[in-house]
Amino acid sequence: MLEQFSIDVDQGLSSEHKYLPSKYFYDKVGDALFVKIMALPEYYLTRAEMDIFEQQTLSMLNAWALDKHQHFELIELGAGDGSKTKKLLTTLKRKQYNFDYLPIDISANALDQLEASLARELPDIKVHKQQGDYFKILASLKSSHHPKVVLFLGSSIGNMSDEEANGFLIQLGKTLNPQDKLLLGADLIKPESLVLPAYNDSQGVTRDFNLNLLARINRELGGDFDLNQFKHDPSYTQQEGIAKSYLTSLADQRITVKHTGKQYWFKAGEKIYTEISRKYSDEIIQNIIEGSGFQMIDKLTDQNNLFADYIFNKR
Ligand code: AVI
Repeated sequence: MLEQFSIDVDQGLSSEHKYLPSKYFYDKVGDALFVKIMALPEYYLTRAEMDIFEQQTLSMLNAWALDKHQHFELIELGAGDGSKTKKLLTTLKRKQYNFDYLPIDISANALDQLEASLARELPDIKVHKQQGDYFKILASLKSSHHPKVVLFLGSSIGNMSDEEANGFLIQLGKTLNPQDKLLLGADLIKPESLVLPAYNDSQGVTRDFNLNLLARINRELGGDFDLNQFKHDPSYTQQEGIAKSYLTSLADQRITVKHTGKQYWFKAGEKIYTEISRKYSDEIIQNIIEGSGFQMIDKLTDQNNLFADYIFNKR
């Protein structure tokens, strides 16, 4: 793990246009900052998708057209704290559906907490947590002949480029059987005045989240980044529908990272690209599902039309 982090950091900081992969945001500090982000007044995404899960779980069940008597598997990729999914689980239980809930996450800690909270709040639900790589776990589940419904919430797909998202959905499609379902959360394209503050909040939590990448390099790889010499620098254009986050160097400076055994030079104003947060339209969604075998069967949006949960059937 540390080796791969070191290799990725060296590759990103040695590149002509410097970058760092956003998956490294999520260590213990980053997880805690992300929990704070989700509660920020400016970060509308979580509340908007929660609104869909509070108001429209019956529409989800309609779209999935599941037979109440046939056992199915509800699989969640990157389950986190499961707060939205608990709304769905409550409806499924109330309507007496026959299912198991399989949350998949890379973080064993997040899964343990989710399992404990479900045991308290929804003790009748059968939970089989699965820790590890999404596709390895999905591949191991493919032989089960129970129908599957996969949830991928929070617009996490938006942290991939369209090309990566397409590759991800093609790979996901291969792990499912015909008639299995996918519910994909996607933040919708909207004006800059709404999107940019979500990535540049007034309390500076998103700034700390972004800078934690450098702090993590200092902690784990023996880097000597001075966090005061880098600025959180988000951008968004409505025309493209893409928010990007950068860390911009405030001075000419040289950084040493013990673990890579290298030094990296920065010019004042030079940027490290750290994250894409893609926003979607139906057309862009159609583009990224190309070749995956998924067919769109429904689209549920929140009351303010900020966010959509797209529902697909695997052909
Ligand atoms: C997890 N992901 C969908 C978040 C987003 O909105 O792109 C991560 C995040 N980055 C900054 N704020 C939130």
